[in-house]
Amino acid sequence: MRKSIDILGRKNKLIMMHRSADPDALGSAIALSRIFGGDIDITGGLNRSAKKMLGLFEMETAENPNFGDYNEIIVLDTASPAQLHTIPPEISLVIDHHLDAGEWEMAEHTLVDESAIACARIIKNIFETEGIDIDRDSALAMLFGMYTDSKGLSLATADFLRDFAELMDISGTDIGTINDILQDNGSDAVSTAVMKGLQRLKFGKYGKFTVAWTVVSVFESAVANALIHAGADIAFVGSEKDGDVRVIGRASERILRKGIHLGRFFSSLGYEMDGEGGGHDGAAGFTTVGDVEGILTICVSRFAKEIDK
Ligand SMILES: [Mn+2]
Repeated sequence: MRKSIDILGRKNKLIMMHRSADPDALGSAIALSRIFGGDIDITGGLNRSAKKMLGLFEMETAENPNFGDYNEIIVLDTASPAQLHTIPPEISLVIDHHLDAGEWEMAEHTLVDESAIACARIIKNIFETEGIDIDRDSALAMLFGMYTDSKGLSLATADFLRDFAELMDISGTDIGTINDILQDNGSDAVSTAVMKGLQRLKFGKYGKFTVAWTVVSVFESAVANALIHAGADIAFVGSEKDGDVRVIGRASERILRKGIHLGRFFSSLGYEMDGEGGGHDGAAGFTTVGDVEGILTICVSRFAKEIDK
């Protein structure tokens, strides 16, 4: 029999969650998809908090997927098949923290830990066991899940809190921010980040294109999107934590038509600057170590050259 990790490592996965998915289901799905790949099936809908959450992460989602198109179907945070929008004929792996009612006979594998309190914590433990580094966004996604399912940490055990604290360290987020996002004043934390980003904004004209860059401590993607909406063709938003620098890039439709590919841009920059980068043509990111202002300056000047070509 295959091990769970063999299934997770396979290509072409569909990730399913219970109907009206909550932050624990979605946070688990986001982290799993970011690290192992896989489309997140949102056909069963998302609850209010999960909808808000999804807006912070740019994830590939699927609606009404054809099960036959996928090699593996993974079900998260779901106590029984009846909670899925449609029951697939075969399931490779179920990861859950509810009482196992023994209804997963169509599943090759079930990884159920009732003591975990949140599904996201089981996901975190898988990464840990496998020695896989957790990135900031995956850590943030799992924090939302762990916070929600522990009822704002009131159900948390000491071990749970240790896991939670570790993810806080990685994501650079505090509990107030997590709570703000999940509550109805959720957009407050994001709009504060956007306003701070605007306050520190720098920009320049390169040929016909406007390049804008700034520094924030959280929600770089939301800030970069706001800059593109405001009319920038390229937005670089940097953040720095303990010497680790992350830059998120976004490109306008207009500049994409010029054949610009931010994922490639960041990946070659990563190669040259001893960092790691990549992503899509219009949305990509880059991590390295150093001084965030200096690294943004390098991004901008390198990009100006790229436009000149
Ligand atoms: Mn859950």
